[in-house]
Formats: sequence, structure tokens, C-alpha cells
Amino acid sequence: MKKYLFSLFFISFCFCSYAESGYDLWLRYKFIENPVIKQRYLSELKHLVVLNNSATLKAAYQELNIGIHGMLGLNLKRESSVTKGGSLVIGTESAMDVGTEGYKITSIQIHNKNCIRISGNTDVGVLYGVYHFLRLMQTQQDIRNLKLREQPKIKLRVLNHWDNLNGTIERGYAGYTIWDWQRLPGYLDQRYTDYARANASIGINGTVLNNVNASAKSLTREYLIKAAALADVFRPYGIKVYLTARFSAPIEIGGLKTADPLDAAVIKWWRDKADEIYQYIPDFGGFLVKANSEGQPGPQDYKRTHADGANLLADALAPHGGVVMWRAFVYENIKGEDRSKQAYTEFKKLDGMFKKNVLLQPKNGPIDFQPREPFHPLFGAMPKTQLMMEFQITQEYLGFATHLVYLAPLFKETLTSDTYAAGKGTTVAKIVEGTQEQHQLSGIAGVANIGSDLNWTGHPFAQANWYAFGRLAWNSDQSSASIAIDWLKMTFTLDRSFIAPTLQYMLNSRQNTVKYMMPLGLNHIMNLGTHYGPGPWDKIPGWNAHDYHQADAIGIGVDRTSMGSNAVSQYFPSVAQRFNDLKTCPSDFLLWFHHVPWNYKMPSGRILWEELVHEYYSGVDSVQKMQRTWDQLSGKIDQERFGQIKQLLAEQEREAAWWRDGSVLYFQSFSKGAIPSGLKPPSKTLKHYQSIPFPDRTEE
Ligand code: GCW
Repeated sequence: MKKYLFSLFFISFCFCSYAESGYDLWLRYKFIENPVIKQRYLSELKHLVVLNNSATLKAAYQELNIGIHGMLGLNLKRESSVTKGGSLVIGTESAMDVGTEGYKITSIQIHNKNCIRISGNTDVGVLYGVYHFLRLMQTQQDIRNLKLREQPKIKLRVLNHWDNLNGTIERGYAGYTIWDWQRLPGYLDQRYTDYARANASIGINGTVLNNVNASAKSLTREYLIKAAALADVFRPYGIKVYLTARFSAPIEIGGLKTADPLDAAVIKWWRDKADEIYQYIPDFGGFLVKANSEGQPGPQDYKRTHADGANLLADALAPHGGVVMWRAFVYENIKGEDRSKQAYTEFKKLDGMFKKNVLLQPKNGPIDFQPREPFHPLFGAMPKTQLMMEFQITQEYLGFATHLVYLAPLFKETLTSDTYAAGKGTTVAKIVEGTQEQHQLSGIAGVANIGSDLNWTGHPFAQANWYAFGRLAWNSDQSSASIAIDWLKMTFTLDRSFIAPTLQYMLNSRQNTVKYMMPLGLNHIMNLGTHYGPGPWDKIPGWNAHDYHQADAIGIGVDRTSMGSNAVSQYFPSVAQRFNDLKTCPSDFLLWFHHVPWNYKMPSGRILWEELVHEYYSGVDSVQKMQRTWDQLSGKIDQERFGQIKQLLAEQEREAAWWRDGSVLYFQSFSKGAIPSGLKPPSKTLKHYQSIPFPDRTEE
């Protein structure tokens, strides 16, 4: 009996995975069981030589130690020169052709000994190389005959935290902020280091600590000292700290009567403030600013332009090497004005008027992080301005931290869009990388999905979006699939029978979500208060979802063609023509650009109404399919995360059906069409779906 119990324990210990919290993200460094691979690695990794001394190389060395100990059960002593074969050598070299953050990983002979060398021009380049090398091991690649060279394509790769000083996070779905403002600067939580490790492992080199709906308080001495403590933790990992700047700060914390950007006292106040910040944070990155947008103060309050406002801050930061990231997310909520056109109208005319250390930051699309948007027309339209990209990693409009939606395909869809600004092939990526116009600066920002939840992002799969953002910010040529495979292997298991079906679902998940939420180019039809659940019928003061879909007895969609709001004219002619013509407009953007009759014949042969309904139904079907697939994966990963995801998929399925049934019934009240045969009509009335409250959905 005892023996039986023992072997039962042994079997379950070895073959069933153990509980994992998800805290370790993709840096789990699991022990390598495969004896062949392990032996190979052991023969290549007998010694660790660290050539230089610096805080960054110490971090690199520590990471190698954690990784190699985890994967091979080995403690490598740090040596300072190569004396034996089988050495892993890390350190800087001069004049390498990899820029300031790039690296090479090379199998090489040093003093006639076989070595692997990880080198770069800078310590941080070496650190990035170390993470790459560890990734090779985590994904069990061959580490013989290495000849890798990497260099990021975009200079500033930044997370934007919409974290408030009171601990809440705007549009955060994974708990509260991880910045413990109360206990900073005295108490440095281990999370800060682990956050830095995770970011450095994917090449993120900047973090904006606080919300763009900013509090001036974050610029007071009290908070600057706290931010400086975080900057000290992040520095060895190559991560700079940035802060949002509230435009009216000179009034609110400076005691001035105005924040007019041309006022001498205001100019001096920002100069002094910048000088002060750099005393605490010598490598401070700069400011991110939301101005004259959704009620935030800005230069237009003084009849000045956005360029006047941005340049004021840019001048203050310039002596210290800081930059201004000025957001282009502006719109007036005026009925009758096409919101999608407003940022372009506002900013296009300012091209060439921003200082050298300003980057203008539009969102990926012209409205607001919707499940699908065409690329923002400003990309390509401001050649004399350094345009940086703002993506949203947190899933404000994509099911919060409940729905499994892998965002790499969304990011890539925008980055590979062709603007035709300088002829065919002028992709958004080229513009963001700054190569098109030889800009000095380039940048990409992701609104973070990180919070105090044990697994950082709420949904275990939401970690993949943080991961993919970093990898694509480094090099957007990488495929969504290759990034997902790396992530799955490092985060869960190398078992192919787990990876293949999960990967497939990840790759389809964004399109599926679009289908059950806002198919065929629909947008902004979520509940207007919470941004969760369907609300094409929703009306709140100042907002009416109907403006965004304009369903009537004839058809649905917003006419943005030359016959309508003419938003198409903001794109370069080849793009504009394609969007303008109902026949050439991609079906993904159909109702974004066109008001289409319900009986319009779609390429599938169905009429629009039936196509719309089919989209809604097939989106839900795919969630159900994923549920069934997931159930079959039981035992392939730890029970804890398996169980969490199973529950979340059940929620997602319920909510996808809520989206489908509510939306279909509502649009049916205009189209008067029947639910196509073969599809089961919704079981409840429209009224029922309209009255499901959030977050309490007990009635359902
Ligand atoms: O999508 C909207 C959000 C706001 C956000 C705003 C913005 C920070 O609903 O919460 O405010 O965009 O991007 O500024």
C-alpha cells in the first residue's frame, strides 16, 4: 500500500504539472527534462565569463544564473577571462555594427577555446542578447554554430501606464497599480525588479508611470523622489522613466495664474521643473501629454496650438536630452462632425512645427482602440513630424481581462497597412520606424495591461499581449505566430499537442472577437458607460451609439465616402479610392466607410443582413470550439492555470452570446430580416439583453 501510494505520488509529481500562479510570466526557466538537449547544453555551458563590470551586466549575469540554474540545475561561477572551452562570454565590444541597443550572439574561438559570445556596443545591448540566448534555451533551440545579429527598429519602446496616484488604473482589469506610492521611495517591492526583467526580456526601454489623465501632483518633489526610486530599480535593465505632464501644472502646483505656453513665467516654470526632475532622475525620459482632449487642459485654452504646447515642454527638456510624446487623440464631441476626421484636421496643418525632441503619438486608428479600425490617416500625412504609434494592450474594447484575444494580429495589421504616402510600400511601420523620412527619433507605445493581480495581467493569455507588444516594438517583421509559439513554449509547455491547437486559436482569436462584437467594420457599439458588453442601443448624455452605426430601415453603417463625411479623403489616393468604392472596400471596413443596404449582395453570395448575422454566430461558435479543444488539453499544463482559463472561456462564451443575441435582435428591429435558417434564434427578447447590468449579470 505504501509503495502504491508512493508511486502514485511520484507519477502525479512527474507527469501532471504542478500549480503555477503565472507570476513568473515567460521567464519560468523550467528544468529541461530531455536528456539529449540537456547534455548538449551542459557541454556548451561550463563557464560563465563576464568581461566588464556594471549594474547592467550584473543584472545580465544574475538572469543567466537564474535561467541556467532553473533549466540545467547548474550554478555557474562568474569568471573574468576565458581560460577554458565551453565558456559563455558576455560583455561589450567596441564599434560593432549593431547600434546602441543591438547585440550579436556568436559561436567563436577565443584563445583556441570554443565559446559562445554575447556582445554589443553597450551593456544594455549585451543584456538584450542574454535574454535572447535564454529564450533559445527555453524554447530548446540548438545553441551550436550561433551567428545571430539583432537590432531594434524603433528607438523608444514604451509602456504607458494609465495608473492613478490613488492606486486605481484607468481601463485596468488586472487589479490595482503595481506602484506602491505610499511606501515608495523607502520600500522597493520585488515586483519592480521582476517588472523590469520582464520588460528588458522583450526589449521595452521606457515606462510612463502615470495616467495621461494626469494629476499635477506627480510632478511635485514628493512624487518625483518616489519616481526616482523606481528609475533606480529600472536603470540597470535599460528602462527609462517618463511621466505624464498635466498642462495646467504651473497653476495647480506652481502657483501661477496661467499655463499659457507663451507666457515667460510659464516657460521658466517648466524649465525649472525639468531641471529639478533631472536632479532626481538624471536619465529621465521625458513627458507624455494628453492636452485639449476629453476635458484635459491644454494650449488651446489660451488660443495657442498643440505645437506651441509641445514645444514649450520640449524646450524645457532639451538641455537634458528628454523628449515630449504629445498625443494626437483629440476630438470634440459635436453631433454632426465625423469624429474619425478630427485629429487629422487638427494636426496635419502643424506638420513641421514641432521641435526635434517631440514625437506626436496618434492611436492606431482614427476613433479609439476599437476591435478593428483602419490605420490612422495621420500616418504618412505628416512627413516632417516624428510620429509614434499608440497601441492599447489593455483590452478596453476587447473583453477586458475576461476574453482571450491575442493582439499581435491587430498590431501587425496596422503596422503592415500601406499608406502609399511615398508610393506603394510606404507602410505604417516604415513611418513609425522613421526610416521613410530619416527622422532622429522613433517610438511606439502600448497602454499597459499590468496590475497587482498575481499573474500581472488578469487573464493568463493577456500576458501574451504584453509579450507580443515588446517583440513587435523591437521588430515588427516577426510573425504573430512565431511570437506566440515562443510565448506558449516559455509560458506553458513545449508539448506540441498543446501548442498546435492553442496557437491556432490565438491567431484566430482577434478576428473571432471582432465577429461576435463588431463585425464588418462596425465600431463603438459597446455599452457606452462601461465599454463592456453590447450597447448599439445605448445613449448617455452627449453620446449616442446610433451615431456610430446609423442603422435604419434601408441599411447600416456610416457613410464616410466622398458622398458622405469624406473621411476617405484623408488617406492617400490609392487607399482613399479603395475605401471609397463599395466594391473594393475590404469587408472588414465595409460599415466603417459605407452605409450599406440590408439587401446588398456580399461577395459570399449572402445579402448584408444575413452576412452580419452569420458573422455574429460564427464568432460565438469559434469560442465554443475553443472551449471543447481546451477541455481536451487537460493534464498538459498545470491544473491551476488550466482551470482559470477554462472558467474564463466559459465566461467569454456566455458574453459572446450576449453580444451576438443583443446585437442581432437590435439590428433586426431595423432590417426586419429573419434569422437565416440553420441558425438558432436568440432565446430571449431584445429587452432582456438590453437590461443585463454590468458587472452583475445574475438575470442571465
Ligand atoms: O479610450 C478612451 C478611454 C479613456 C482614455 C482615453 C484616452 C485615458 O475610454 O479612458 O483616457 O481613451 O486615450 O485618452
